[in-house]
Amino acid sequence: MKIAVLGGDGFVGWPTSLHLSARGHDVHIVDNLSRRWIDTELGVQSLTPMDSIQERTRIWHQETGRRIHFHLIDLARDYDVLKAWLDEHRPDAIVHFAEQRAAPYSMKSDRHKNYTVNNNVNATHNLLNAMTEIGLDAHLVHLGTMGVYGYSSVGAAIPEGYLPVGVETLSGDTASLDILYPTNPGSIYHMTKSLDQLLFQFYAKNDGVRITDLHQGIVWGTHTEETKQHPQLINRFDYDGDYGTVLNRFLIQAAIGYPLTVHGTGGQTRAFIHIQDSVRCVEIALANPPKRGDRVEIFNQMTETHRVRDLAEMIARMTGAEVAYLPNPRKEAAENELVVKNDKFLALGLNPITLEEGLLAEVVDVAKKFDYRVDRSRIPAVSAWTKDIAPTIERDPEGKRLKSVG
Ligand code: NAD
Ligand code: USQ
Repeated sequence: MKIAVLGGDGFVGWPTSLHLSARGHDVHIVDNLSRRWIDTELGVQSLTPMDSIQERTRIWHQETGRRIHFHLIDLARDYDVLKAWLDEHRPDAIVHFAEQRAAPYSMKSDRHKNYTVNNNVNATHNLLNAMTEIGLDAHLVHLGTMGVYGYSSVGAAIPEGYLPVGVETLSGDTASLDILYPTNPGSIYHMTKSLDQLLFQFYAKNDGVRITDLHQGIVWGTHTEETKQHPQLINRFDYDGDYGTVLNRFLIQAAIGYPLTVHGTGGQTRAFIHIQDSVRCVEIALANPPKRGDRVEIFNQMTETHRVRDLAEMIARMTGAEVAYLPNPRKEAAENELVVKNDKFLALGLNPITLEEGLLAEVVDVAKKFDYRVDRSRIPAVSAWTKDIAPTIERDPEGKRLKSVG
C-alpha cells in the first residue's frame, strides 16, 4: 500500500514509518517538524540524539534499500498544499499522528491552549475536508487517546468506543442504541481528541470516509525492531516535565539518580502500551479497514493498566531509586480504578508485550548511555492546570531536594 504517515517524525510516527516500510509499504512522511521547534521553545532536547528527518530516511535507505519519502507540510495551516499533495499522491491509507500531544504543554498558558486547539482540530478537519473534496477513498487511521473517556471509577469496563444504552420511548418501550462513550477529557489536549471524535462521526456519516480511531494508552519504551538496526535510526525519547510520560520519566530518573516524581498520592491508574505493540497495532488496524458507509471503527489500543505509585515502587525496587511524592500540578482524580476492554486487537492477533524487567532495564540502559544529555532542571513538571495550583509547585533546578507531600 501507499501510506501517508502524518506526524511521521514523532515518537510513535517514526518507528511506525520504519515498521510499515520494512513490511513493503510505500511510506510517505508528512510533518511540519513542529515538535522539533517546541523542543527549541522549551529549551529541551530528546534524551537520545536524533538526526534530521532527511538524514534518518537516508540511513534507512542505506541500511535496507527501501525509501521513505519526506514532505514538509503543516496540516493545520497549509490547507491548499495538503489538498494538492493528497490529490497528487492519492495514498491508499493515511495514518494521522500529526497533533500537539502533551497535556502539560496544552495547559501551560492561554497561548498554549489556543495553539493546541487550533493545531489539532484544524489538522484533523483540514484532512477530512481535503479527502472529501478530492474524492480520496483512503482508509484513515487516527491516533486518539484513552484519556477521552476520563478517569472516573464507574465500576464497569470501558468499551471500545461505543456504549450500548437503553432509552425509554414515548410509547413506554425500550429502544436500544449505541452511543459514543461519553467523553470526560482532563486537559485541553485530551479535549481536542474528544472534538476529533465528533469530526470523524460526521465525515463517516455524511461522506462515507472510512475511519479507524485508535484510543491509545500511554506509550512506553523507546526501541523497536527497526529503530535498533542502526544508531542513527534511534527513536526520540522525551523526559522533560511537559513531554516526558510517566513510565519513561521514572525509568530515566532512576538511571540518573533523580527521585521518582510521583504526582500527589500516585493513586492515578492509567493504561499503557509498549512502543513495539503500538506500531504493531497500527499495522493490524491498516489491514482491517472498515467498509465505506460503516460507522467509525474504534479500538482501545492498550495492553495493561497500572497505578502510578505501583510503577514508582516497582522501579525503586528494581533500581534502588528514591520515590518523591510531590504536589500534583494537574487537576485529576487522586485515585481511580480503570478497567478497559481491548478484545478487538487481541482477536486480530496482537500478542501483548507487558511490563517485564528486561524491557524496563533496556530503557534504563539507554538513559544511562545518554545521561550526559540530560538537563536536570527540565525534569520537574511545572505546568499547572489552574492558577491556584501553580504556587504549590516547587521547582528545584538541581533536582536534589524535591518537596515530599506523601
Ligand atoms: P510527537 O509529538 O512525538 O509526534 C507528533 C508529530 O506530529 C511531530 O513530529 C510533529 O512535528 C507533527 N505535527 C504536529 N502538528 C502538526 C501539523 N499541524 N502538521 C504536520 N505535522 C504536525 O507525538 P507522539 O508521542 O508520536 O504521538 C503521536 C500521536 O499519538 C499523537 O496524536 C498523540 O496524541 C497520540 N498518542 C500518543 C501517546 C504517547 O504516549 N506518546 C499516547 C496516546 C496517543
Ligand atoms: N505523572 C506523575 N509523575 C510524572 C508524570 C506524570 O505522577 O512525572 C502522572 C500524571 O499526573 C498522570 C499520569 O502520571 O496522572 C499520566 O501522565 P502522563 O504525562 O504519562 O500521560 P498523559 O498526560 O495522560 O498523556 C500521555 C501522552 C498523550 C496520550 C496519553 C494517553 O502524552 O499524548 O494521549 O498519555 S492516556 O493517558 O491514556 O490518555
